[in-house]
Amino acid sequence: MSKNSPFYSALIAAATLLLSQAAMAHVEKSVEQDAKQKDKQSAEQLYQQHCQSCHGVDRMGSMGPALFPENLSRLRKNKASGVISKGRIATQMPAFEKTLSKDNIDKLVDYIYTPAETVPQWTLADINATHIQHFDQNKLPNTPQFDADLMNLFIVVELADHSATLLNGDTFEPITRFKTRFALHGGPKYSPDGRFVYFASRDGWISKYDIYNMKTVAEIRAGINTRNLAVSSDGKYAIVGNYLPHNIVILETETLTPIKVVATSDKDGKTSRVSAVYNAPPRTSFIVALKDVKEVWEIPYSDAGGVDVYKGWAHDYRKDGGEGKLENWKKDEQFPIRRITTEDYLDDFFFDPDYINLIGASRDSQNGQVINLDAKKKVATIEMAGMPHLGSGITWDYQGRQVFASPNIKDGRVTVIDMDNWQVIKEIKTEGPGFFMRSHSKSPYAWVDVFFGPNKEKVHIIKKNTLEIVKTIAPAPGKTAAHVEFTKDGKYVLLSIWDNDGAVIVYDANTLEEIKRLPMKKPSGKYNVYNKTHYERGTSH
Ligand code: DHE
Repeated sequence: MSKNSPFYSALIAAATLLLSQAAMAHVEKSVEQDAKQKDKQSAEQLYQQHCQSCHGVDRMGSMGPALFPENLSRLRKNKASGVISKGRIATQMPAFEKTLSKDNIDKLVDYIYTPAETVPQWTLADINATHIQHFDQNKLPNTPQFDADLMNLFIVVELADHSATLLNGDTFEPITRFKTRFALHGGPKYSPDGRFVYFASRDGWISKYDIYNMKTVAEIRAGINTRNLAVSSDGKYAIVGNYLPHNIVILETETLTPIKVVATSDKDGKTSRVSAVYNAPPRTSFIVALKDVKEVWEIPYSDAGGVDVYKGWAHDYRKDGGEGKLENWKKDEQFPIRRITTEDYLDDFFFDPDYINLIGASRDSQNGQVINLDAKKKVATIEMAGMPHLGSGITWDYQGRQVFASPNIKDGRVTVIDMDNWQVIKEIKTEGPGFFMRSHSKSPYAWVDVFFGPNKEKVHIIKKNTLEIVKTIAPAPGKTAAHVEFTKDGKYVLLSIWDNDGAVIVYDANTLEEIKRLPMKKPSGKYNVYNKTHYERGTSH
C-alpha cells in the first residue's frame, strides 16, 4: 500500500485515535488509581491522627475495639458514620462532628470497612511465643507475706497509670501497689482459695498475680483484642473471649499455658466476636456469648474429658442431629461445645443465682430474653425500655420473692423485675443513666451510680425493701463517682472517684457516713476476694 493512498492515511488516523484513546484511558485509570491511593493514604493518616490511640495500630484494637469489616458485620455503614460523628453511648468513643468534616468521616468509614491486606492472625504458636513465666509458684511460699484477713482483701484497678492496689479490707490500708498491663477491662478473677488473681487487658494480655507473694508470676497474650476472662470453680482453667481473632482460648491456670483454641463460628461457619465469657459454678461449665451470630455456648470443664459430666447431655446430642449426633459425640473430647440457639443477638447478659436462666439483651432491642440453659430455649421476654445494663444487674429478696435490678445506660432509671414471672415491678427514676449497681446480702441498700451526663458526680442509695431512693450523694463535686463494692461482711462500702486525681471513699454501709478517703489514680473497679469467690448475690460475676 502506498503511503500516499487515502486508505493508508485513514488507517494511520484510526490507529492514532485508538492509541490516544488507549493512552487517555491509561492516564484516566492511573489518575483514578492515584486518587484512590491518595484517598487511602489520607484515610490512613486520618485514622492515625484521630483513631489509632484508642483503636490500635493497623486497626487491631486497643482501648477501643478492632476495626475490620469482619468485626463490623452488625453495624451498617451509615450507622458507623453516625458513631464517628456523635460518639457511642456507654463507651469511651467521643463525638468527632466538630473535629472532622463529613468528607473525612466518610473516608474513615470506607477505610474501616476495607478488608485488611493481610488478615491479622494470632495462632497458638503466636500465643505461646508471648508466654512469660516470671516465677514458679511452687517455689514461692504458700503463705501470705503480710498480715490480713485473706478473704477481706480488695484489688482496686487504677486506670490512670495502669496499676492496681492490694487493699486490706479491715484497716483500709494499701498493702502494695503494682504495675498492670495497659488498659485492663472487666473484673479480675480470683482463684477459689484467693491466692491468685487473673487480669485481662483489652489488648489480650492475661496476667496472673500471686497475692500471697505480691508478684506477677505468669503472663501470656491470648488475643489481639480481648473481651474478658473467666476462671473455673475448681481453679484449674481460665477461658478468654476475643474480638480479634474470633475465638476463645482455654488456658491451664498454673502456668497460663494454652490448652485449646476454638474459632467461634456458628453451625454454618459464620464467625463471630465473643461478647463475654463467664463461669457458671453450679453447672461446672463456662458460658460463651457470641456477638455476631445468634448462639450461646456452654463448655463443661469439670473432669474435662470424663464421661459423667456429659451424661445429661446425651439427650441434647440425640435431639440436635447433625454434628450433635450421639455417634459423633466424642466422649473423651476435652471441652466439648453445647450450642444454644437464641432468637436475637446477645450483647449484654446476666444469670439467675442458680445459673439456670440467662437473661440477655441485644443493644438494639427494647426487650430482654430469658433463656433456660437446660431447656435450650427462650422462656420469657422482658419488656425493658432504654438500654438496661444487665451485666451490672444484681438480685435480692423483696416481699418474699426474688427480684433482679438493672441500671440503664440510656435512661435515668433502674428497672426492678420479679424473677418468678419476669414482669417489671418498678422503674426507679434516677438523675441520669447509670453503669454499675451493687449491694450485699447483709446490706439493706443497693447503690447505683449516675455515670453519664451532668449528674455524673452523684450516686443513689436505694432501700431494698421499699425500692425507694433514700439518699443521693455527690462526694467529689464535678468528678464522676462510680462503681461500689462491699466488704466481706457487708458493713462497709467502697466507692470510686473515677478521676486521675481520684479516690476510693469508704462508707459505713448502714449509717451511710463517710469513714475514709484514699487517694487513687482513676480507680475503676474494686473487687473483694470473698464476695467474688463466693458469687455474692449483690455483686457482678
Ligand atoms: Fe465494661 C465489665 C463490656 C465499656 C469498665 N464490661 C464488663 C464486662 C463486659 C463489659 C462484658 C464483664 C466482664 C467481666 O467482668 O468479666 N464494657 C463492656 C462494653 O461492651 C462496653 C460498653 C464497650 C467497650 O468499650 O467494650 C464497656 N467498661 C466500659 C467502659 O468504658 C468502662 C467504664 C471503662 C473501661 O475500663 O474501659 C468499663 N467494665 C468496666 C468495669 C467492669 C466491666 C470496671 C467490671 C465490673 C465489675 O464490677 O465486675
